[in-house]
Amino acid sequence: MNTEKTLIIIKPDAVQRQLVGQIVSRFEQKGMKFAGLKLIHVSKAQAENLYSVHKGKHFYDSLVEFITASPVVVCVIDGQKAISICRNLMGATFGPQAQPGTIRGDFGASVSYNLIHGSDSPESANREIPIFFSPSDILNYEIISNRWTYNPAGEK
Ligand code: DAT
Ligand code: MG
Repeated sequence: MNTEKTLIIIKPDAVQRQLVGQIVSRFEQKGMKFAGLKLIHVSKAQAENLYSVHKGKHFYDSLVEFITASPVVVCVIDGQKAISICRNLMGATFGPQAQPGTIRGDFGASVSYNLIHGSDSPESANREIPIFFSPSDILNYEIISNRWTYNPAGEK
């Protein structure tokens, strides 16, 4: 099966609001496999690297300040179509616009404190994952129930 990896960050607001378990559950309920998961305090260098695509934008400095202000949970999720599935579970970027049923729609009311980061493409995932994970931190194993999460005959 063709799988892809994505970087998910449960941001400082979600950790402080003690939503980690509920957010992790959203991904588990969908059948997503966690290949890496750890609580860390993001360094300024890691934050600047993660958000280098936003350098120069008006919200860049506050973004770096926010993500380094308190611990986060960084995760690698591995699965078929994992990037788009995870982005759909997250919802639209800004809490006030995010649809109910999504993580941001259900838990977020703020534009800048939006609970979660997820890679937006395979290229972004390949760039972002090594900022937080060495190859040996990312585990390769089988979730047995995935036999019934995806059609093993393959899907287009
Ligand atoms: P996403 O996190 O949905 O991929 P993004 O990559 O466009 O969104 O932006 C990265 C983060 O920057 C986003 O999660 C919240 C913040 N951000 C984006 N646009 C903003 C704005 N206009 N004002 C304040 N924060 C913003
Ligand atoms: Mg983004």
